[in-house]
Amino acid sequence: MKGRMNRNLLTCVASLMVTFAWAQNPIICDRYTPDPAPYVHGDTLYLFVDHDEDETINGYFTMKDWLLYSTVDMVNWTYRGTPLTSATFSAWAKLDNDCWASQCIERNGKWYWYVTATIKGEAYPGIGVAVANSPAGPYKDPIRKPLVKGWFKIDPTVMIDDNGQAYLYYGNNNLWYVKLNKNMTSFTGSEISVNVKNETAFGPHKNEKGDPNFEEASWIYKRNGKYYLEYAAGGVPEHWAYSTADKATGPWTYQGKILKEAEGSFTIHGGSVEFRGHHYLFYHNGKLPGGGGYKRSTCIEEYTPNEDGTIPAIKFTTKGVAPLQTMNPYELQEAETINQSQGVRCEGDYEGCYVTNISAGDYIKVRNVDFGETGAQSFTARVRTESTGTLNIRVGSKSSIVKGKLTIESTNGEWADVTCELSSAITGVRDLFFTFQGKGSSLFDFDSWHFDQTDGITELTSDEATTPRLLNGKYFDLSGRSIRLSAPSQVIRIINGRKIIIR
Ligand code: FUB
Repeated sequence: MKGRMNRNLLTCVASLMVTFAWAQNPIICDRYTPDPAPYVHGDTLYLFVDHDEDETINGYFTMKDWLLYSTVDMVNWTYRGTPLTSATFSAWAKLDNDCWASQCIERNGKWYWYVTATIKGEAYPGIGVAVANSPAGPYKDPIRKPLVKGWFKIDPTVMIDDNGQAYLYYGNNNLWYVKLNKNMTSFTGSEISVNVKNETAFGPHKNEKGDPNFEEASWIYKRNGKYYLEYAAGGVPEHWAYSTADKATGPWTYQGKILKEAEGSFTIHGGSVEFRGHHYLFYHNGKLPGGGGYKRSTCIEEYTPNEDGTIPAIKFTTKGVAPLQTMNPYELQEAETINQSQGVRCEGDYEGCYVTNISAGDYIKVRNVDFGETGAQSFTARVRTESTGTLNIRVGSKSSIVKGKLTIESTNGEWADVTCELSSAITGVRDLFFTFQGKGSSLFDFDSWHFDQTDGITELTSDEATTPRLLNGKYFDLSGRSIRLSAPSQVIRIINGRKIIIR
């Protein structure tokens, strides 16, 4: 059954569609995704984020897990599961809430995800670390205790310097760091407290009492030999500012504001990365329909650093960033690789993710798909259902004419490939829309799709068509693959993707 919370989000999306339909920021539509921590690895940008629940408890942060997305083009984002929950840190963390800001980094093939969580039986937080062999997990808590703990010890940020020394900074209204050992799960020496009240280092005090400009959400990195520390500043509502240093340990010099206060959110937690020669600043706001200070969502702006390495003031946009490349529709694409969506929800884990909760009226948009000059003639989707539904293929807009209609019948709950022909070829670089029709609140699950430049139909003689074998009520083709006879005297649909017409 479609979740009530998800439906609320859907209703909000629908009511704001006129203003929201063209927007790129926020970038994820089916969940609230605060405290973005981007990480570039090869040709992929991973986005580690927190997760504000759709329903808050006591009108405060309600955060039970951490999510992962990835992209290769900056506009279509693939849900990679929910690799960490408070249960990952069950040895020491309070369960089912307080999964606060985090950052993940790779070292020698292992992924180290540093998180903020509240210590069981205490009111104060600790910073833990989970380790995995791949960014999507599975993750384990190898030390079964927080690395550091105490009041205001939140919002870890991590970097590995060129000489191999790793640093972990953290803190709210205070700032500390430790020098991590090579194993990334312990540190040498004691934690060092940085004086955030030093106005040369972190900017003018936010009030006459002398409270520091530095608030929280530190984000450390190195560019062209200089160390950058970005952070939320100015108290709440927060803006985004930065300081620089010649060493990872400071002393820091305040450089100024980068972003104004986030729209619709009193926090702004973010982080900068360079990806394929472009500089991006990630941050969150409360602008996703239904959003607000406790329901925040990731946004991105591109910027060009000044020649002297300083960061210019960056403006908020709703249009977000431009695509870095086109998508190839003739290769298998994951259904959970999405530019925009309405109503649907991505689920799954490191073993495989998919789109679910699909109802009539929902849609998925995939941006910048290059169909080429010859164009696509047929479409195949991997789906599963015990019900029925229709997937319509459109280009340009979600209300444009239907170019292909995929009729999905029960697959007995098993994944199955279903193919349809297009009414005319789709050519050129287009935005692709999947819209859905059918009765009920969960029509089918959607795993992957691809287009073909042929009609995708194999014609067989009726002799050949008699080759399917019947076993335990199911038909199998000669190579043992399960097939379904939908209208035995005319059409055989082969579950692995080919539609066969009997002559
Ligand atoms: O998301 C919970 C807290 O809000 C984070 O730890 C802070 O940085 C702020 O964004």
